[in-house]
Amino acid sequence: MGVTADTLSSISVAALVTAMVTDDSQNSGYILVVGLGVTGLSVVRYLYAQEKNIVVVDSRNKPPGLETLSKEFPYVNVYMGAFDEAVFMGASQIVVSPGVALNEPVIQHAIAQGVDVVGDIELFAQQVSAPVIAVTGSNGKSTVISLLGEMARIAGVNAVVGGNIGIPALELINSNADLYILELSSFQLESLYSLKPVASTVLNVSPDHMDRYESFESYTETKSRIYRECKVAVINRDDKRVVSMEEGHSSVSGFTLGEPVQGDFGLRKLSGERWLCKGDRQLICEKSLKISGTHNLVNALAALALGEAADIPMSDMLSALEKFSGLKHRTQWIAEKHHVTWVNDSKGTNVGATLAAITGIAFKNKLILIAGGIAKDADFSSLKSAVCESVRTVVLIGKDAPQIEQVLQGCVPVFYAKDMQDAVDIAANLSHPDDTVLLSPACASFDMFDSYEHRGDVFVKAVKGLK
Ligand code: UMA
Ligand code: ADP
Repeated sequence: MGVTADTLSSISVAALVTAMVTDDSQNSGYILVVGLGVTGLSVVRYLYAQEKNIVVVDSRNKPPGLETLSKEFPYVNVYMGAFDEAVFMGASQIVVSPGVALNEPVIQHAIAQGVDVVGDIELFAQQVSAPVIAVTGSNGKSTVISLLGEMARIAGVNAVVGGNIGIPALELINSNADLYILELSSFQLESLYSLKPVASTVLNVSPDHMDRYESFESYTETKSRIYRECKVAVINRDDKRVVSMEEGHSSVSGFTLGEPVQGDFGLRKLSGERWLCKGDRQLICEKSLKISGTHNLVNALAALALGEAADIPMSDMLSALEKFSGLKHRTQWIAEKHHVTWVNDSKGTNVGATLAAITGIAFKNKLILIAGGIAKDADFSSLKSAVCESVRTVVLIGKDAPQIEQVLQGCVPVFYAKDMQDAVDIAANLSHPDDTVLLSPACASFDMFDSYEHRGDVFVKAVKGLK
């Protein structure tokens, strides 16, 4: 039965399912790809090249990969709309995209019936032969893997960077890389079993995606899986939840914002300047870095520890670190207008990230914060003390703005804006010389924008348009 995506809308899905699961000649032993975003497409490409029998499902009515799939693979069956158990139960293996939780009842039922359920990173792990550096954490992942990519490039290592940053891992696998540098989300770690990284880290853990996990503990436990089979466990000594994941690892390298013990990476004050050090050895002075903020010092130390575990020469790593100016949308300087500085931290999509942006850069109570969007069931109460201490005024946008206002009551004046242009105009009107206006929403963007990049771009355009 060859059904293209185009024909689907006119045919009853139930009828298709019945036809498919009873048509053993074509569908027995099919692999079910759940989700038709960039991951689903990468999985289909990978499996198709191995001549596997593939079926795709997506609970969305118009998944983003549909057009590409119907062009590239017109004969692959696609089922859209509410998941149908019969399709899941007929599969020999299910490959789940990160956006779909394993606790979906149809997936749980398939697991209980003995169906093999994996994610794209597990398929990658089963195929990869070169070393892998694996990075997770609530915040800082993209910065650390991008910096590591630069370190490897300067060292002449043929390294590729991907994963949750946006390039599905399976798209990298044919590049004959000497080193894979992967950003892994908790979603991806849920369905990963056999990756054996040369070095792994959980950069930090703070609440995020609480709409997906039953508790902060289960989110933390999922993150800890990155260490399961790693050679060197790179541990953030300043995060007690990460420290508790160290147990049982024989090869450990640590990083801290404090003074490092021998073998660890950390900071030392020498002649009034802060230096990044390994044990007693001075590596590079903070003032020669282009990236700013305490959180970026953490990211730099983590990258050095991971790169060392993967045998990237220290001199090359330091030369990359000196040149690295950070990524777009992450505490990124945008403009100075009428002596007011504008900073885009649109990637600040959870409370921990926004706290790092507020506290890590010395704004000295001259800060106007633009925040709000989709809360993802976050608890905003931990923002309160940092906002009271460092922020003069808050401008709120988006669906869950009232939840933020509620915790900030009596702390600072709060203004509502109807969209980003309005937020920028309000912030500009409220600002004084030497102020900084920081967009760091502590929320996801999907109520008003396509993505955090889109949100950041709209902010930058509004700022640039200010008279
Ligand atoms: N969805 C459905 N029904 C489906 C399948 C998906 O409703 O049947 C929804 C999901 O709930 C989600 C969205 O569709 O809201 C996208 O899910 P997906 O699994 O199809 O996503 P991809 O397009 O494959 O992108 C995924 C990651 N997305 C998620 O984890 C939600 C991307 O991370 C990642 O870059 C990409 O794979 C390549 O590895 C994005 C992300 O937001 C940037 N990640 C989260 C984060 O960073 O906080 C974890
Ligand atoms: P991720 O890929 O984990 O989302 P990014 O490197 O893209 O991380 O940074 C996202 C945001 O998180 C930044 O804009 C900044 O606000 C914050 N951030 C970056 N590094 C850290 C860190 N080490 N600790 C806490 N917050 C951080």
